[in-house]
Order: sequence, then structure tokens, then C-alpha cells
Amino acid sequence: MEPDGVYCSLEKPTEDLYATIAETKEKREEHQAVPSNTVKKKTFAVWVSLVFLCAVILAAFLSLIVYFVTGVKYKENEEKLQNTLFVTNEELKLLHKNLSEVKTEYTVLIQNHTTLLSHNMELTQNISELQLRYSALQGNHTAMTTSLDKYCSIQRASMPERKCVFCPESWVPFNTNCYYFANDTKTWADSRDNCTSMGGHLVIIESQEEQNFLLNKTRSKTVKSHWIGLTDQKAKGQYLWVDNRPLNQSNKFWGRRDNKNDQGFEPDNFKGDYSEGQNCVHIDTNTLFNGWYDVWCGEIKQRICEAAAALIHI
Ligand SMILES: [Ca+2]
Ligand SMILES: [Ca+2]
Repeated sequence: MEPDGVYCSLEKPTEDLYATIAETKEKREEHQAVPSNTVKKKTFAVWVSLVFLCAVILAAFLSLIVYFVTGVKYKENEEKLQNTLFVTNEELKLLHKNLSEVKTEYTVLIQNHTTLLSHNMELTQNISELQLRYSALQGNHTAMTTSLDKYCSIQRASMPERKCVFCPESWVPFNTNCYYFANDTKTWADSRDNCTSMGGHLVIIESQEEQNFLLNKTRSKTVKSHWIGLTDQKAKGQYLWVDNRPLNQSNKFWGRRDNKNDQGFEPDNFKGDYSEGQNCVHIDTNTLFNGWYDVWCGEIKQRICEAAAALIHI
């Protein structure tokens, strides 16, 4: 080994190295000694880049915050909307259900309305028919009331009780009796028998009222003279009714003669035509007077029969 050689070889580089370091120092000094515009520009660019980068980061950060906040809000709103939508859907279903029920009820109401209209028409028709029947019944009621008043008089105004008087056909009711005014003529005896055969008797006049009734009924007839049931054939001057009751002196209605020269009262038992005189009595209306007149029993006259009426109290 050769140590000198090693150290020798180290000497030269040292010089060169120092030279290089010196040179570098020089260059550095040169470099430090002369500030460059390019460096300034680079530094400025770096700063701008840093600021820009910070701004971008800040913007991104803000964007993230906004995004996050907006997302949260959006989710909240979405949940609310979904809830609202759910509720709305439920309400809509309920409304559909209610609508369906209302439609069903409407259909039922329409059917009921139709049924009621039909019933109304039937009732209207029934009312018309009932009105017609009511009118007919009113007519019948009026006719029946007229007949009722004719045959069934009210006894007292304060009482609804009626007394119905029924007589055979062609007989006329008066009070509680029936009277038959015959148009054919017979003798007094035949007239008496005829009345008896019909269930009655020649009329027996017992009151002024009955006398007036008979006069009114015969006055309108062409022939006004009618036999009555009074005679004195058994004993002259002793007048008896056909039921053998004597003439009531307080109820006698003798007439006066319709003669200018003789207006005396009956009975006169005139015997001018027949020797037996006048023993039978008729009721008559003449030009001046009316009442009872005794005549010959053989004369033929119309007659008045009397019979008790059938009485019903209602
Ligand atoms: Ca009588
Ligand atoms: Ca006479």
C-alpha cells in the first residue's frame, strides 16, 4: 500500500472543490445580490393560486353546507309531503267512499221519490174518487134528510129524537094518522065498508087542526065533497062516529048553507028529496063557507079514510 499516493490523489480535488465552492458562492452572491422580477412574479402567482385554491375550497365547503342543509330540508319537506300525500290519499279514499255511499243513497232516494210519486198519483186518484162518492153520498144524504123530515119529524128542537110516521102508498100522513082521499064515489055505507076493508075507517075529525088539514087537502081537488065517518042513523040528532063514539060538542065544525036566501047552519036533516031525511055527513067547501053538512046517505060521493100510522121513534 502506498499512503502517499492516497493523500496525493486527495490534494487536487480539494483545490477544485474549493474552487467550485467559491464559484458557487460567487454565483449565489450574484444571485442574491441581484433580485429578479421573475421571482416576484412567481411568488405572486403562488399566492394567487393559494387564494384561489382557498376560495375554491371555501366555495366547495359552503356548497357542501348548502347541499347538506338543503338536503335535510328537502328530506323534511319530502317526508312532510309524503305524510300530506298519505293523509290526502286517505281523505280521498274516504271521500270516494262517502261519494259511493251518497250515490247509493241518491239512488235509493230516487227510487223512493219515484215510489212516492206513484203513491201520490194513486192518492190523487183516490181523492177524486172519494170526492165523487162524497158528492153522491151528500146527494143521498140530502134526499134521505128530506124523506126523514117528511116522515120522521123532530119532536122537540132540543132533542134529536124523531117520530117517524109511515103510511101505505097513496095515503097521506098527518100527525100520527094516515089519510086516503079517494077519487071514486060510493054511498056512505059503501064508503064506510071500503075504508074498513083497507084497515081503516071513515075519517073521524077530532080537532080544529085535523079539520083544517082535511079542508086544505080537499080544497085543491075538483070535487070537494067527501064522506066523513059521522052519522045519526041510529037515533035522530044523536051523532055518532063510526067507532060509536058520540060527537064531541067542543069539536064540531058544521058548515053554513051557501044560499043567498038561506045561510043557516047544518045539520038541518032536510027532507025535501027523501023522507028519511039526511043522516050522513060529508065535509065540503063551497063558495062562501065550508064545514060539515048532513045529506041523504044514498048519495054517492068521494070519501076520506083514516088509519093509524105505523110509528117508529128514532
Ligand atoms: Ca081523526
Ligand atoms: Ca043538511
